[in-house]
Amino acid sequence: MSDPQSWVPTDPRSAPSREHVLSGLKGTDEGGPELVQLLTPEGVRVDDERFGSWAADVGVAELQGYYRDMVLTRRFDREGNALQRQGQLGIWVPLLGQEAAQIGAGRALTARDMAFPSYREHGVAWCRGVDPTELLGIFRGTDHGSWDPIEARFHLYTIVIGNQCLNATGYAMGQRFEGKVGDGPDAEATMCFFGDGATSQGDVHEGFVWAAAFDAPVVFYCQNNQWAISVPLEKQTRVPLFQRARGYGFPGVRVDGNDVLACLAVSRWALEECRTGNGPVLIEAFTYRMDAHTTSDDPSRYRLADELELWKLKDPIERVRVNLVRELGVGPEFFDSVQEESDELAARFRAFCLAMPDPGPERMFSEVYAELSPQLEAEKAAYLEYHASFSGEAS
Ligand SMILES: Cc1ncc(C[n+]2csc(CCOP(=O)(O)OP(=O)(O)O)c2C)c(N)n1
Ligand SMILES: [Mg+2]
Repeated sequence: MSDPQSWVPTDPRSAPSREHVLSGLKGTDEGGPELVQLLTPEGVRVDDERFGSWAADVGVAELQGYYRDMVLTRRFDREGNALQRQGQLGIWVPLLGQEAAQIGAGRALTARDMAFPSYREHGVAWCRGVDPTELLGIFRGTDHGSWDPIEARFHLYTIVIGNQCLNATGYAMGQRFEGKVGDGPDAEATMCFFGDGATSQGDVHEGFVWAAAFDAPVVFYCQNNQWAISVPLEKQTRVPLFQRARGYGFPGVRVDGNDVLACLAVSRWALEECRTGNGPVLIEAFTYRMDAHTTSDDPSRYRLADELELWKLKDPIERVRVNLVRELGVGPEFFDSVQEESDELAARFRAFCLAMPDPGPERMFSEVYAELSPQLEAEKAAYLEYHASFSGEAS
């Protein structure tokens, strides 16, 4: 038997071991026969035995809408990366490659549903009407999120891995207690976003157990992007993640996470199951993180460039573009106009970031408690005095 630790690089600066590379490659296979796919990487709409010819009914304007969503989301995501490299953001968390998984799920949510993101869900934020500039404060270190979670029906980002599964399950229980589950027009559900690595967290397990035992109307939406920083999927699980649901007693579905139509169809189905009292449901969106974990990470230390090249062939945006051109005869004017809109968004995003005021030194005290304790008041006064002692010094 091989040494169970052999996949861990002993020297983090050294090349990844053979076992580590193999672990990554095993995790990133085709997704298996259970994968729901409605739009192939070649841009051809296909039937699925569970969803029939659902994709064939998606009209040209609707598909153009999802294309636009994905292109604009990718554009401000790339701008976020560039702003970090230029010293304007402390960190950026890229979503590159996960646009279809997020837009498909995000567009399946109705105005009444509630969503709980982790930290990479910029595409879902976009679908909930959160302006991309509202994400900047988190990554510039000036606030913890500036949107109203209740108004947007989109909770603040959660950095503590898996923790939002507890929040989402609790929220979904509230929806049940308030009679919002059923056949009526007021029915609503909750969707909880997390990653493959998060499935190893206790919080996710507890959320699953509770939601199953009490029929909470929550869709657990796992974006399996194959990596949890440098840890490959193979080191999180011995079974495909969607199969875990069975052990908890609710359905699990694996969907092609790079196929916006499949993600939309499966998410709509799962949300409706939850709204009508058949929740919870687990969705595993099988996708790939095409960039680093964050701008602080260097994936060339632990995975092969070949793997990325393989996934580039499954690009979520390209397959929609091909379908729009080949099957629907959409001409260059549409693509040019989306390009132009994305340039405008990038410029606005950038200008907003550069113009963001630095918060004053009192902010670290003022936004934590409603009322400061006497001890914190004293600490604040001492800190402000100390800070003021630097005024007049050359910066
Ligand atoms: C409780 C907790 N443990 C560890 C971390 C450090 N950490 C940040 S991201 C991450 C990996 C998460 O991977 P995954 O769930 O697959 O999500 P992804 O980043 O791939 O979207 C870890 C371990 C953390 N934020 N919270
Ligand atoms: Mg991951």
